[in-house]
Amino acid sequence: MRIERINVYSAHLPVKNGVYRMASADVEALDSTLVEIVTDDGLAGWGETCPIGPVYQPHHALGARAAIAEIAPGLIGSEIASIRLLARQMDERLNGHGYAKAAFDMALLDVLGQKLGVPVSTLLGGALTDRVPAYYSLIVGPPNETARIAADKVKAGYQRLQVKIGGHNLEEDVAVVNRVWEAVGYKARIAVDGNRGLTVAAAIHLDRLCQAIPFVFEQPCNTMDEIATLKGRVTHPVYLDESTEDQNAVLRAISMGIADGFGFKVTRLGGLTKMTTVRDLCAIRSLPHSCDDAWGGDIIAAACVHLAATVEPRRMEGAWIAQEYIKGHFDQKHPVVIKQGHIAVPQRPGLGVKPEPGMFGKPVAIY
Ligand code: 0XW
Ligand code: MG
Repeated sequence: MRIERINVYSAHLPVKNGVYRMASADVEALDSTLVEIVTDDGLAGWGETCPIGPVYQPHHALGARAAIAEIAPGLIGSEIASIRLLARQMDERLNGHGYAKAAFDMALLDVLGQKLGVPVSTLLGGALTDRVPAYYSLIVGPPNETARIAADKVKAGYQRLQVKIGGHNLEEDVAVVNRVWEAVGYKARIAVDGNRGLTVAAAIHLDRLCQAIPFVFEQPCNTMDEIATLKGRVTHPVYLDESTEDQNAVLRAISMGIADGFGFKVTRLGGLTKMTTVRDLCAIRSLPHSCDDAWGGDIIAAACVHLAATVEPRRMEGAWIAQEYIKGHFDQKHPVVIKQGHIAVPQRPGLGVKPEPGMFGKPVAIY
């Protein structure tokens, strides 16, 4: 089976009800890039990469498409048998840019799964469950309103909440964490996500002022070096998200002992195949982590869920998918949906989702 053609599409994904607000950026709409790999035996595999704006991490939609333009021509005619060989071919055409390569990795696994008649989770080592927990991300907002939404989401079945804090006003940050804790208590695990917005001093203050609340801190400060200085100075466990820029960053954080867990993004880490390495490193050190992406539609959602199904459930912090914040689905028949805070793992071959024919309009590029 060989790659005959690659179609690239751009999909406009507006945020439902206005704005998704984080310390690092406000976003109102996302520009998702989809790749469709068409094979000489008539199969089509889909991949997606969708940076949440150009500021959240050093990724952006036009960057993804420029990187795809470097890589794609070199893949035409290649045999789809070894994902590792194809990864090497991609590296020979472009250094880095894992978030663009991730879309190809997804599409190749999708096509291979269809060819072999197995779901992508099987190609990633095998599912341990047929249903994974999701978690809900509460955007930066007023404390009482955020606490009300938190209580509703727990009622709806979520067992984990991520509370975004602003990092500019310590009093507000402390208030929002307290209000959410009062509203949900032990009914949900809480992650407090600073999205790189806190100084080390602010992180230490927040830690002290919320001493008795059992939350984990997610990416409180900008760099891994700043976060490293929190070791021994804060009592809340610290998870890294944006700092896990590639596999080496994860290895470094684990070996330095500065991460108690991770918020992993599939595209940032370079794709599902690369994610299996960090998943297994975390298993060695009993580290919990999530399987997320920055944003995206059903293709990315399916990818996150297949991967999440292969993680030891007691260390699985949840799969975050953008469904709660976007309208509609790419695949009407087999959408990836959250029900009672959980997501069913697609059982059909490949990723198990297919965008409706023609829904993205004309390709922005064809190779
Ligand atoms: C909650 N997320 C997975 C969605 C947004 O991209 C931000 C992200 C995070 O944890 O930082
Ligand atoms: Mg985060």
